[in-house]
Amino acid sequence: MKSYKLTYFDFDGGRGEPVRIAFHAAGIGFDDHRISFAEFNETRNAMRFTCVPVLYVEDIEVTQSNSMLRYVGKMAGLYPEDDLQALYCDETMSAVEDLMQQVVHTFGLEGDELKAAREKLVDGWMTTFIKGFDDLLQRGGGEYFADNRLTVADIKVFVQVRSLRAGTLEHVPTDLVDRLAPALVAHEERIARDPVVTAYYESRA
Ligand SMILES: N[C@@H](CCC(=O)N[C@@H](CS)C(=O)NCC(=O)O)C(=O)O
Repeated sequence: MKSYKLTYFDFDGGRGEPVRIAFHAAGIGFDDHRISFAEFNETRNAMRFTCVPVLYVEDIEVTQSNSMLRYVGKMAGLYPEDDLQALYCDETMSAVEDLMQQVVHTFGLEGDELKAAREKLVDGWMTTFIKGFDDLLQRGGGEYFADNRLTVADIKVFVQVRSLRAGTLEHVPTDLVDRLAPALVAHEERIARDPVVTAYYESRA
């Protein structure tokens, strides 16, 4: 068995959390290396792309959260074997990344500038992506994004929708997803109840 260490921020969201859930689902122990923002700033220049998450497989540094999620997801049985379903799964995960990139553009802004940027984001990219995720969910049959079962795509979207509905982004209404895509809310609640996900959070309690 290889040794794994996942370096990411110390919160239950973002790009690192789906990988942690997938590791737990796979029954693979890993060093859950949680760092503060201050530690990140001190150490980021030593990271290949100066970003987290970073996964160390033995002592090999690997970046890119979706690649990690596919790798661990395969070991957990949470990645489709069928090529078309794998394509649907990948499309969904890539779309989450694209949305996150749009959100990142508003980080570091303050006051009126932040408010204006977030309002523009809500009416623009966020609306586009939330409706797009709804569309992808319907294509998957309405309950899951691919393979008619839980995959890493569901876990990735679940983490983001939960975070949006929890109000982690200032000036983004907590009922935005509820208003635009009730099916995505039902999906978030379904995935939160999934034994794979509940087992992970019970292990953290
Ligand atoms: N494509 C990369 C993006 C990684 C990334 O942007 N990570 C964020 C944290 S979620 C980061 O390190 N941001 C620091 C910064 O951009 O200054 C991935 O999917 O892992």
